[in-house]
Amino acid sequence: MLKPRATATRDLVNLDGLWRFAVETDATSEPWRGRLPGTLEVAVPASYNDLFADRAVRDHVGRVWYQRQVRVPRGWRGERIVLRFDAATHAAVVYVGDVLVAEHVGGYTPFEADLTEVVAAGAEFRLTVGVSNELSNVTIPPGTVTVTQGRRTQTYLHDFYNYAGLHRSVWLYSTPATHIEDVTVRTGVAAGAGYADYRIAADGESSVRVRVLDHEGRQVASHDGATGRLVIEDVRLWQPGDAYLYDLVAEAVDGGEVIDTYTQPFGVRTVEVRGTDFLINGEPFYFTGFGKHEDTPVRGKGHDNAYLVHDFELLKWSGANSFRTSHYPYAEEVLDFADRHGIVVIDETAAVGLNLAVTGGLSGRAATPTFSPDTCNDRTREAHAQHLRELIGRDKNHPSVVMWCIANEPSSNEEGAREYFEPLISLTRELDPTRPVSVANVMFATYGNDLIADLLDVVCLNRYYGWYLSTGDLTAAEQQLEGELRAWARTHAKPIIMTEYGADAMPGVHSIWDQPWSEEFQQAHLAMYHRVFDRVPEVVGEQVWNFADFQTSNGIHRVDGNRKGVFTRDRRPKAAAHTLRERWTRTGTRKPLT
Ligand code: GCB
Repeated sequence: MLKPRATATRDLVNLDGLWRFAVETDATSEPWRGRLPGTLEVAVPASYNDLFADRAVRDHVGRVWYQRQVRVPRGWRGERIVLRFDAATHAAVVYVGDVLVAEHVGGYTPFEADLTEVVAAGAEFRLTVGVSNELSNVTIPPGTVTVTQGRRTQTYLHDFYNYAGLHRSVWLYSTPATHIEDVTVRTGVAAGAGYADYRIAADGESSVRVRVLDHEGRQVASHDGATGRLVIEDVRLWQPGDAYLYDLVAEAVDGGEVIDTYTQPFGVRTVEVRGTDFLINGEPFYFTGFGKHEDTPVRGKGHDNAYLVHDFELLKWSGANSFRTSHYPYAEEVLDFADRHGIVVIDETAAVGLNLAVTGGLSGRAATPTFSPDTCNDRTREAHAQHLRELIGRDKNHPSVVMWCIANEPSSNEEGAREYFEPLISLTRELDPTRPVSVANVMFATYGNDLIADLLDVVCLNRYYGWYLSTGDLTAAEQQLEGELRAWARTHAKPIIMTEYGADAMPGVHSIWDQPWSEEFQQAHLAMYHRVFDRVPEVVGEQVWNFADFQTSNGIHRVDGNRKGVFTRDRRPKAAAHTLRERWTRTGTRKPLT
């Protein structure tokens, strides 16, 4: 799905701001039929949970209602009028006046409603949106709602707070009736020149032509037709740390007249897994960086451009060249920024918590099977497939995205895992044959019992030796870690990325001993992992868990959230940030030589 843009033929109105707000229990049964009751107002974009000093809002399980008036610009007569939500977490129903115009399930991908037949240019309408935070065994991610004596509570298996609401921007935009619907660009290098294979989907009777402009706006290639190859002589590649973008300008033309035009930025680069190397533009690439979260004080998961800029500054400061969008697709602004600033992205789906063995193991109870008709079943897999279609449809043109991570820590050693994942891995490759596919592996799924690693291109491991296992014993942890990495290297002969490793640290807790929760232990723990990575040649990347502290549900292992951040939640460095900066500003994009 195209990102909405203002072009010579398209207008764009942003609907962010303060909207009226009500929790469903305070609203009428059909709240879209009139003004919402009460006086609450909510910020868009933001999670609603932490805005109010009211437990009934924060802990509400079910729907909340958002509402505002919208005026369609006068000049849009005869145009196609589209309403676009960048995200509504986790499910939405959308009413224009009394008319239901859209329903969407999935909290981190965009959706649209065509309002052309519903609203008129110059007219005002009431926009009402119901947003639900409910998760079930057939949503991605999964969760469980329990009703006890009329009280609804929700549990889920992911380690971050279930923030909900309109987390990203809302737009009203116009296109001509005959319009460009989609643009796909796949790039490569052949005979010394760059190329971009493109496909334009256009609606209605028109022909299509495209041209490529360089960063200075000079035309460097052009082609007629809905598909074709654009050859770019003297190409400047998109490189990690040295981004370079071209614009593909697509035009729908009728009788010589340009009816619609859309500009899609892209970068020319290649990605390939060869043997145990991860190659970008044919060069071995070594990932340094973090698993992140979209999580900040007060706004929760609401996108915020100030934090976006600051987080990327801190990535640069620490010498990181990459991050993973753990554990869901991030706002499109984040990927656009990564494209422009040369940061490499592992793009992850929201499939986190497909793992009932974890709860069984931690609680001492017999584990419920993860893959069964009552747990993750065919409907879950179809929701996961739909999520993949929406994610890849949205992010396929980003040069920063070099790999899909289609799930975080599923129970991939359990019966049924292969049957569940094999079709999803095939679907991912079908939707995008150009990027490697991975899953972030959980510690219980070892090189000996994991059932899906052979289907994937890269072994991505999340490991906590020295923290959850051999707590505080870095000598034992070092041996265990090295033993496991060497065993994966022996059994799979694929590149290995450590997509999570880290220890919690409370800023201000200090110790001269290996004492968990101290800042020194977090440093020593990371340094131990780095020693091991440098000894195992198949390791091609290290992404620390986590960039910053983040909010979670309550638990005895969490102190106002997860404290594995190398930065605090308000982005101040813990001592470990300096350890990473010291290493990564030396390492660059290549593995340090041992
Ligand atoms: C993991 C999860 C991540 C958690 C982390 C932790 O394995 O992938 O979501 O936050 O461990 O800190 O326990």
